[in-house]
This record gives sequence, C-alpha cells and structure tokens, in this order.
Amino acid sequence: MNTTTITPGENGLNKYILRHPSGAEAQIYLNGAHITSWKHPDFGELLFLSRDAEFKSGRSIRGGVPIIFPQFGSGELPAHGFARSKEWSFLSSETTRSGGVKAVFSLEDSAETRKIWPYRFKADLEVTLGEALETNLIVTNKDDKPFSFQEALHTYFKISDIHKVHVQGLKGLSYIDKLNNFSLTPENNERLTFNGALDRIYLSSPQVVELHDPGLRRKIKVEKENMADSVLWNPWQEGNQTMKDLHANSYLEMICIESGNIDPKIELQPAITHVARQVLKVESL
Ligand code: TA6
Repeated sequence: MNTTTITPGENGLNKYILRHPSGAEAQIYLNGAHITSWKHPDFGELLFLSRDAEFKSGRSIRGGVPIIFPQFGSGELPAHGFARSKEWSFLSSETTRSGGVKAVFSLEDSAETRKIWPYRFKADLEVTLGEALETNLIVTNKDDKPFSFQEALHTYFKISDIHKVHVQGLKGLSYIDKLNNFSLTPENNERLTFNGALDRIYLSSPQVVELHDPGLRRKIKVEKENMADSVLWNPWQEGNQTMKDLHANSYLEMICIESGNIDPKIELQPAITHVARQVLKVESL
C-alpha cells in the first residue's frame, strides 16, 4: 500500500503525501512539519489553506496546522516560536495496528535554536491518517537542566461561511480576551457564533470542542489529550487586510480552533517526554 511519498510541493519545498486506502489523504511540508491538507473521502478538504500562502523555506505557511513551539504568541522568541519555520526531518512511516497510515517527523535543537532558546530538545510529530486525523506532538528534554515551553496545534479549519458556523463545548469556561486587554472573561454561551474579530485563549478547556458547519453539512470534533487549553481566532476583515499571505476576505472561510498548552507552561525535567495528542473527526450534520 502506497502510504507515504515524497514530492516537490509549492516552490519546490519537500512535502509528504500520506494516503489511506479509504481515499483519505494528508499533505505535510517538511518546512515546519506543516500539515497543509487533510482530505476526507466523504467530506473533502477540511483544512483552510490561504491562496496567498508563502511557501518559503524558513517561513510559516498560512493555513493548515502550524506547530507552535516552544512559545505561544509574542515574547522573547519569534512570534509562536521557531518550530513552524524550521526544516523537520522525515523519520519513518508505517501502517498502524488499527489500519491507519502514520508518518513521523522530527526537529532537534541546533546551534541556531540554542542561540535563542538555550536548551537541547527533540520534538517529534506523529501524523496518523485513517477515518480521523491524529497528530501527536512529542517533546523530549535532551538537556541536563529542566525547561518549560508552550505548544499548540494552530489548526485552520475550512468553513462555508464564518456567519453560519458555531462552536460548542466552551460554556462555563473563562477565556483570555486578547482583543480586550487580555482580560479574563466568562464564556456564557453554549453555541458560539461569530460577528467580528476574536482572539481568545480558553483555559482548561474540555477534551472535546465541536465546530458545526451547516453550510457544508458537517461537524468536526477537536479532541485533545494532555493539552489543557483551546484558542479561537478569526482576524475578521480588518485583521485580514493586514496579512499579505491571507487572501482578501479569506476570514469568511476559515476559523482557527487551536489545542495547546499555553498557561501554565509545560515544565519538563531532563530525559522526560511530554506527549500532546489531538484527534480530528468529521461527521455529517
Ligand atoms: O492563535 C491566535 C494568534 O495568536 C493571533 O493572535 C494571531 O497572531 C494568529 O495567532 C496568527 O499568528 P501568525 O504569527 O501566524 O500571523
């Protein structure tokens, strides 16, 4: 079974095509170990990828699933850390016992990363494709001292129309509202609908958050393990206009639901490994 093939992608960047006998397919660029496409045989493409995305080595790709590590958002490191703009190596591919197809990618520290983040580490991304899309982000402390980090799978979902979708599962939580002075705000809505820019970090969110898209007659379940938080983001028109790699009015056809560990950070002792797991499932609405 042809599960993994290497092929030049956009601008000649190396990408892996992961194929499952069901007809499901995922595409992963070595640049950032960046999943840019997840096609389901019944529901089609589930991830949003900007038509103006820059496919340049050392730059993050707009859309898909950017890997955020070791920092979320702005701070001492480049925004969202460096993992999403580094060249990862392809380690292996296999068929799993449950019949999925899996590819593993890896990033280790380098003189360049140690200059800005003085720790030895190994990060693996395991991508398993079957009926669902499972991504495990596995971080090992290879240093002789502890370090702490943030991480997220910054997933861009393709939607019919931002005005027609809703997210559910976050009622009763508090979120950090990055558009309102990072104020801690209670979430009182079970059905979250959207009519403007949002940039929210929901702390200690439930294991499952759902995206309902009546326009595409589908529901996506975002399941996470060992990832405490969920981020919801849409730049809306004003933010869209500031991003040259986000095609005009693309905000209408995307929403980011991001699983991660943002606050608190993950503290990792030497030789210890942390496994963060996300499973994306799609069903008919
Ligand atoms: O996850 C939401 C967010 O932190 C927003 O604040 C916005 O900056 C978005 O990520 C995209 O960030 P990027 O660096 O990819 O443009």
